[in-house]
Amino acid sequence: MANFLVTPLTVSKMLPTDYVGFTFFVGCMAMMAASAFFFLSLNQFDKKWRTSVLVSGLITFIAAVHYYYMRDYWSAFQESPTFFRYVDWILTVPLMCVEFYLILKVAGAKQSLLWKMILYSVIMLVTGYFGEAVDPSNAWIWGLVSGLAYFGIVYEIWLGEASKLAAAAGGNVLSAHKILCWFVLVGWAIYPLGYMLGTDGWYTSLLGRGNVDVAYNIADAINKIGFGLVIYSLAVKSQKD
Ligand SMILES: *C/C=C(C)/C=C/C=C(C)/C=C/C1=C(C)CCCC1(C)C
Repeated sequence: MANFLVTPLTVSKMLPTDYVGFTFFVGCMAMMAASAFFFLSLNQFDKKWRTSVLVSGLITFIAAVHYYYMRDYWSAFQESPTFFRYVDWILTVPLMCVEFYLILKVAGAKQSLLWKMILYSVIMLVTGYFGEAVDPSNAWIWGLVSGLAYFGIVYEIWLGEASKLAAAAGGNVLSAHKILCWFVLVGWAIYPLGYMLGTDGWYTSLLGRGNVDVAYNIADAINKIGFGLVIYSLAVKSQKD
C-alpha cells in the first residue's frame, strides 16, 4: 500500500457535534495565549510585581500543557482525562495559594498562611481524586471531605488571617484581594457542581448526570485566566501609584 494512504495516528477525527472536544481545544488555545501574554508582559514590571505575574503565567502554562494532553486523550477515548486533570490541579491550585500569599506579603503575611492554604488544597484535591477515580461508589463522602477543605480555604481568605492582612494593606491590594475572594467563592464552586454531575450520589436524583468536563473546562478558563488577569491589573495599577 502506498505510504500516503496510511492515516497518521497522531490526529483523530473530531465530530462537529463533539462539544466536549471543542471545549478542550478552545481551552488549550486560551491557556497558551494567556501564558504568552503574561510571560511577554514581564519586562514592563519592576521586581516586586514580576514574580506575581510570572506565577500567573506558570499557572496558565502548566494548564496549557495538560490541556494539550487532555484534548488528545478525549479525542482518542471519548472519556474523562481524570488523571491528567488532577495532576494539573495539584500543581496549579497551590500556585494560586502562592498568589494570595505574594500579594499579601507587603502587608506582612507569614509563610505559615501559605502552608495552611496549600494543605487545605491538597486535602481538597486528593479526596476529590479518590471520589472520582479510586472509590467512586463513595463519591459523596469523598466529595464532602473535599468540600470541607474547600470551605477552609474560603474561610481563610474571606474571614481569617488573609482577610485581616488585606484590610491592613488597603488600597489596590485590598480591592484585588476582594476580587480574588469572589473567584474562589463563585468561580471555584463550579468544580463541586461538575463533580456532582459526573459521579453518582444522593444528589444525582436532583441534578441528573451531565458532562463533568464541560463544567471543569469552563471553570478552568474563568479561574486560571481571569484570576491571572486580576493579578496583572493589580501589578499595572500599583506600578502607576
Ligand atoms: C485551576 C484549577 C482550579 C482552580 C481547581 C479547583 C478545584 C476545586 C475547587 C475542586 C473542588 C472539589 C470540591 C470542592 C468537592 C468535589 C471534588 C472537587 C475536587 C471537584
